Amino acid sequence: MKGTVHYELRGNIALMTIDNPPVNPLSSGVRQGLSDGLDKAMADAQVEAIVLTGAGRAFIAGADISEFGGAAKGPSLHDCLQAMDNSVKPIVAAINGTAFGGGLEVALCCHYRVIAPSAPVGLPEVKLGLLPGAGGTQRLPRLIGAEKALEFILSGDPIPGPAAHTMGIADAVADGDVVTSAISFAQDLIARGAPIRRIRDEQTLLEADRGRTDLFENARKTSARKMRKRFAPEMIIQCVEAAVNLGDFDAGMAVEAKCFAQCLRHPQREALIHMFFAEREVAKIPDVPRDTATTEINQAGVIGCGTMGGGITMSFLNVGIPVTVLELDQTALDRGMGVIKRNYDIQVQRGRMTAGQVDERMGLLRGTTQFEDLGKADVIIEAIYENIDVKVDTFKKMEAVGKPGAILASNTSGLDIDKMAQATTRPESVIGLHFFSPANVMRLLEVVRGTQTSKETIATAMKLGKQLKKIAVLSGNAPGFIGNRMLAGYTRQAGEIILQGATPYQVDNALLAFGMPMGPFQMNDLVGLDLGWRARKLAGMKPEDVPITARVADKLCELERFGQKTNRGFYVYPEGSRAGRADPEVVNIVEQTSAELGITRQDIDDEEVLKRCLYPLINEGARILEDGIAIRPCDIDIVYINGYGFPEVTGGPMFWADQIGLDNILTDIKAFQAQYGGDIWQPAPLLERLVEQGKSFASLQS
Ligand code: 3H9
Repeated sequence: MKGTVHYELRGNIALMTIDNPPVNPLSSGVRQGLSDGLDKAMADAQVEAIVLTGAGRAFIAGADISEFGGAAKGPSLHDCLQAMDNSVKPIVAAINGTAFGGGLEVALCCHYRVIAPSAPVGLPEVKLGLLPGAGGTQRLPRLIGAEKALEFILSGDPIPGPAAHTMGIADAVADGDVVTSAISFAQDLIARGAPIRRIRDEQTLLEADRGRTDLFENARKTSARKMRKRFAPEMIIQCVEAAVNLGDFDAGMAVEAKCFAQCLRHPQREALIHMFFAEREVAKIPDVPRDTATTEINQAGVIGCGTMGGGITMSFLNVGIPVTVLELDQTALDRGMGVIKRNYDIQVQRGRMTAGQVDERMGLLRGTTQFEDLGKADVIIEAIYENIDVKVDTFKKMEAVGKPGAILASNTSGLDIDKMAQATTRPESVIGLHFFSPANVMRLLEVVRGTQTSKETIATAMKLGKQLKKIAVLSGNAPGFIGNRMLAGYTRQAGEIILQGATPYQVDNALLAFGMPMGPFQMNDLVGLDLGWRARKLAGMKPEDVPITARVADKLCELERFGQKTNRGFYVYPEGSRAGRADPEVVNIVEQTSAELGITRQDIDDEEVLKRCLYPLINEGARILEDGIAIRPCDIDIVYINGYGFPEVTGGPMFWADQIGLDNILTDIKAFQAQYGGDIWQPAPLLERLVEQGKSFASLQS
């Protein structure tokens, strides 16, 4: 059994300490220990009260997530909570650190709560596709009212100890050591002969909320907006509604149990728990041990202050790391730094930052036009345009000024890191740091190892990702790395499908309904159709040599329809709006292009649209795994969810593929190969092998 609970007597107080490193989840051994400890304390006449705390940095991190879906050993959490509720001796929680999910629910089952100022509390179950299933949906509305309870449970976000006290979740904030404070709190209860306070028996706030249907309507509206396509929020609302309307605790608990079971069985739960473990797994690199030496990053240098360079600079400033940003000339520098300042000012207008915080961040920023000024930086990142010759030249300059041991990084989205490394005499310090736009917002950081990148450089880059509050995934060095290599097939298919019969709007709507934040043509309009068109013109490409999938976009550009920037692209955007309208003129252009290419248009249903856009991601993902570019399938899932908006509730393309069944996917890929041909539908050897062996992508991970 995993985990234990230590039991000791402090005079007339039984102190029970949960011990299940590193964060004390409620594993079988902990539940057993809780149950045994409670029995012991009840049987001991000397014990007048119980104090419950956690060892190390957490009180309790919640139920043991790894136990979901399997057979549970030992007493259930509900048995333990019932024993606590029924205790005739007061139980005081000494919340020493993180109390999340089932951990906070244990604390709510204690009769009183004393909290350390640094201890965060939260009910993050919704993020795992679950709901607080150990009485949280019933006790919290009784303690703080339904409105606040709904907000707290539906956001899943933690709050610090003092805020928990203000909200009424904790009875006292510890002054000094939390266990000592909780013991004196218990002694005071004993001395006063204070009654045991069982939250389950409280009715006052429920009665005040009864009949307030607006609370639940508002919660439904907010969660439909903020948690699109999530199953758990509605279940949570129903539970809180039951708490308020039924009044009877046990009847409310029965609703909670039913809703919890529905969440537990839902595929979203499995997918979101996969994401939880995947986020932690990607930090583990088989040939780079956890204790590999790393360099401290106290100063950064960024080359280029355009969209990417500016965003990267802000990422560093946001976590307090000073940045020197370099531009070619003063005009470009002033423009770039001006954009950074404006972006921060917008945050102030929206109430997300104070003017003081902006001054603090801008105070960490220095602009220059001289390479020598990057000499103090621990990491120098180039964010100039995508041209390998210019990048190679820039790396020579970076090496000339970079201090010994400095990391020399490229923000390229797919060019050869080894070519840049070879331009220097220290290829071991060269690495790719591929940020995603907007770099100050997007969580993904693709870290790209070159052939000679040292383990120390890799470990430092992965640690830097965490420092920047990003999720870093390691990729091998091959064109497009993980994300953009996979994306190529997706966009090509979208381009082909519209020539064969669908409209751009049908394609976008099918992908939106799947859960993507925007469709491929909305994305084209956002990025700007003119980028590819201009590049083709500059390269002197003849119209007949333009790939057929780019022909419609090029025709739109000839009409100066560049996308959102000109209020017209695949969509028409009313002045000042980012919500585009479909345009019959575009449909005419698409149909005309099909005719010119001799393609007979026919109906394509949404299911085919989805499969043809999404299955190339999976097929290419399999190749990326086979080539060793991604370490594990879950690394690809993390890249796609955090960098490309793949819906989180699917668990990412590779996890989703396992759920559909690799055999089904291979059958469809072969059917598309027979119908449409092209190397895109050539099944990846790994996919064929896994199907032959009856295995899944997940089998590669264990
Ligand atoms: C729940 O409670 C349901 C109930 O309402 C109903 C029940 C009937 N279980 O994140 P870290 C592991 S649902 C198992 O790197 P940090 C984690 O995988 C639960 N394992 O540390 C990692 O392992 P490894 C609601 C867990 O300091 C190691 O611990 N609770 C659990 O950055 C360290 O984790 C939550 O959703 C767990 N519950 O952050 C809380 N938690 O080293 C989820 C962690 O092998 N947890 N591990 O990779 C967290 O948010 C963060 O882990 C926490 C610590 C803030 C606690």
